[in-house]
Amino acid sequence: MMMKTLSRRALLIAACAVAAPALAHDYRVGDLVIDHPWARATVPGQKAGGAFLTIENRGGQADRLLSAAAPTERVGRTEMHSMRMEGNVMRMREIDAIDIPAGQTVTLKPGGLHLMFMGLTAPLKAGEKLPVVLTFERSGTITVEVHVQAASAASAKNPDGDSHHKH
Ligand SMILES: [Cu+2]
Repeated sequence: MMMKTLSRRALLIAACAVAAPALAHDYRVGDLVIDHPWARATVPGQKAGGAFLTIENRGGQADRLLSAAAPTERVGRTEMHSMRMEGNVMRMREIDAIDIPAGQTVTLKPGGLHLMFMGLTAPLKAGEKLPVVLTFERSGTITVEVHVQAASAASAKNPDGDSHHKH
C-alpha cells in the first residue's frame, strides 16, 4: 500500500515535469505564435480590465485577429481596443480586427492595442487564469490561458488598460 502511494506520487511529479514546458506559456495556431497572454488584476467595482499578448506571424501571408471571447460568466464581452492621444488624454476605441502582417510580430500592450474585458461581474485576481478564445481570419481559432497579474506600481503611470480609460 505504501509503495503504491509512493509510486503514485512519483508519477504525479513526473507528470508535472512533463507539463513544465507549458509554463513557457505560448501557443501555436497555423503560422501564428501567441506568447504570454496576461491581464491586469482589477479592483472590486471595476467594470473593465485590459488583457495583453504578442502575436507573431511566421508565415508568408497576412492574418487578422477577428475576435476574442472569454467564455466565462464573469466577463460580459471581450472587445479589441486601440489607443491614441487626443490632446493630453489617452483615448481608446473598439476596433473590428487587428492586422497581423506576414513575418511580423504584433504586441498588445498597456498603452497600445489591447483586449478589454467588459462588464466584469467579479474582480480579476492576481494568479488566476482565464481562458480566452481567439479567432483569426486565416489561422482559425485557439483558446489561450490569460494569466492575471497584479497591477504593478509602474503601470500607474500608464493611463491605459483599466478604469482610467476614457471611451
Ligand atoms: Cu480598452
